[in-house]
Amino acid sequence: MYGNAYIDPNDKATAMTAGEDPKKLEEFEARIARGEKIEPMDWMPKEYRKQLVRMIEQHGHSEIIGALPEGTWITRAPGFRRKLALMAKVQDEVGHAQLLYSAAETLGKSREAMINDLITGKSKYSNVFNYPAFTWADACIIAWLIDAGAIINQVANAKGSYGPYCRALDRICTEESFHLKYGHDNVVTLATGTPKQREMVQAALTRWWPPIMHFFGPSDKISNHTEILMRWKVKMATNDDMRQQFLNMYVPKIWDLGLTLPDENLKKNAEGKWEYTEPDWEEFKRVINGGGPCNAERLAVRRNAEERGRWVREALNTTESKYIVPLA
Ligand code: BYC
Repeated sequence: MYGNAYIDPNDKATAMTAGEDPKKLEEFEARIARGEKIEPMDWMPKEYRKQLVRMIEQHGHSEIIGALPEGTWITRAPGFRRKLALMAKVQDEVGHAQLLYSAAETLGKSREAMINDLITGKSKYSNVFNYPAFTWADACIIAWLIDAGAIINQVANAKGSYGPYCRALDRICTEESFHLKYGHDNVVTLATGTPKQREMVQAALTRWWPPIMHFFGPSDKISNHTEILMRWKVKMATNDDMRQQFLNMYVPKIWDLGLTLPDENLKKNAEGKWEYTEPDWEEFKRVINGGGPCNAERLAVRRNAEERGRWVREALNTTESKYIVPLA
């Protein structure tokens, strides 16, 4: 069925598997159709490996870069209880990156190579973390709505085909569900607080809405990888489906708080689908390709961390370390 003679040149996904052993490919796809998990030592098409490395690595980068906008609020979080909670959340996000890098390493790319691709700007990471968190309310909107979006994506993809990624996502989702509650509690506090607090949270929501709409990826009409990733059950829903799920779950909650969204076309139609103004995909492209308001700053922080940690890695990697002081 998958021999070159049968490849329809219009079927992008089939063309990507040209050159693979047709029998092995057929067995592989049959395993996926049966809902089996693919494990690191199993046979897999080159394109499956490549796509997984790309997606898991970008996800890992998003977690460590994602710790930065909220991280800047640890020292200024209102009150000791919120400081503690935010510290724990930021620490969790960095831990998620550890889990994800470990999952990507099972596919043959080293952690050093991944970090190098991040700090040289070769790899992408989530668009949302290239925007500043101007006020405490921005940190609250991130914790509620970005974590909400992440959970929708991760709960779906945890049922996917690659074992190590799914197991990492399961663990991540457990922690994310606490983040979501923490974020919601913070937003409710501001939205039901003083006029100044309401104004702050409304302004933050208005700022974050366009990046949140971008977060689920480009519309299905222009997404590059969805077709092959859905065929192989790496992605379990399309970008537009995830965006719809998010709108369905969170727009009513936002409106219940008396907050407004900066899109006058946003409404649920008679078929139960959300209609909205098409996000600005040119802005999205600019931001994910290095041109957002904070890209340079975010990468500079990671480069600095990499430099400052170099001596630790060197010390751990050497047996005749100049860092080891012999005991007298
Ligand atoms: N941002 O063909 P498409 C968190 C790129 S962190 C940047 O639809 P795909 C948190 C895409 O890579 C959780 N780039 O791609 C942490 C591709 O470019 P390349 C973040 C994006 O892969 C700390 C091009 O656009 N979640 O929650 O089929 C604090 C075409 O797109 C984005 C994940 O990473 C984007 N938003 O689908 C708080 C989930 N969207 O590679 C919270 C894992 C697309 O061809 N990732 N691009 O150069 C995924 O599920 C999928 O990769 C996506 C995109 C749904 C995001």
